[in-house]
Amino acid sequence: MSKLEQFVRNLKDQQLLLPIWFENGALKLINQLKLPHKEEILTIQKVEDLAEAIRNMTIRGSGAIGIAGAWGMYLAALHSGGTREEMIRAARLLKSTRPTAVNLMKTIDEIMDCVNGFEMTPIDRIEAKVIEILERQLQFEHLLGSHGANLINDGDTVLTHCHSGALAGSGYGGRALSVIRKAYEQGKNIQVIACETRPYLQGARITAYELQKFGIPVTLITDNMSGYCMSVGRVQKVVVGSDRVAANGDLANKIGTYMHALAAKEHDIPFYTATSSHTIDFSIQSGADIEVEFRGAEEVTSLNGQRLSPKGVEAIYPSFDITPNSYLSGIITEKGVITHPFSQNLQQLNSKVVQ
Ligand code: RUB
Repeated sequence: MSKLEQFVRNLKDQQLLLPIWFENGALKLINQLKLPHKEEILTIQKVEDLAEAIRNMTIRGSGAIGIAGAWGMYLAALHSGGTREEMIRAARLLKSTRPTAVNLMKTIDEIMDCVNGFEMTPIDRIEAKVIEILERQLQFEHLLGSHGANLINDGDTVLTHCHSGALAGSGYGGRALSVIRKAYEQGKNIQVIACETRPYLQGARITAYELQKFGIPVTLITDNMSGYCMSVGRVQKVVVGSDRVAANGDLANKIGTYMHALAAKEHDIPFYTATSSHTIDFSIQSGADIEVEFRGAEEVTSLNGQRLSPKGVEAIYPSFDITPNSYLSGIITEKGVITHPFSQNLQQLNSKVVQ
């Protein structure tokens, strides 16, 4: 058994919900489109099929697609003979799948950096890099979870949007749900309100599924109920993930996040994003420069293949929105919680080493 396979086996022995792993010479991934009704495991042999799985949301969530990017590069090296040309082609293909989440681009670049200068890819270097990425992501989830849990009080109800959990990350609790899981493990009596997250229903399907598995009380609402819940005092904190954070703290997250931030500000409810320092993109000065992915209009006009609106009606689907930093109470990272002024404090975070 290779070092990498041994590493994956150890991961599977921990209490983790892995979105993707390697087994018997192929990638295995949980089909997130089928959750919660079916826990289907798909086998993927080719980088092209992995790219399609990322594009069509079979695997999703910024942390998980970052990890998938690294695994995809490993698959390319295994099956293409690892020529430089093939690795460049695989990197391009994987990066083209989803534009907003920066982790995907960064992990692929990390793999490319460790094979640059080689005509034939040294597979052991990639294996070591994949292990490093997986270990790091998992460590980040525990660390940011602990920092974030300090902000959650006994008795709080935390509202979250979309799914920023184990299957969107590396298996412990992803970002937002790591904060919630750690607070729960500390013995705090907490509740979660999960927003369903139209049109893909990541909240209704996957956040609710994970929280049930962890035994954490969860109440589901449709996205348009958050203002009401806040106005009647049912929400004490908001914690969401982020697909990309600009150098000034503006963040891109699942469409609807901005709407919850507006309502939270009106009701003086602390609004946090839980993320890792790797999701901060210092090459982007503000949210205005973050590319927002637009997906097919049929994802709005239909649900599970069932048409909702009259034929011929136009629809748009911006898959993410930008929440300006002025709505944020803090950015929870593995290095600590960053507060205003974000531009300055994020720069300092950049040079800080994880303890
Ligand atoms: C998922 C989404 C999640 C983020 C942030 O988008 O927006 O809220 O990934 O969570 P999609 P995290 O379902 O379109 O991939 O920071 O944990 O990834």
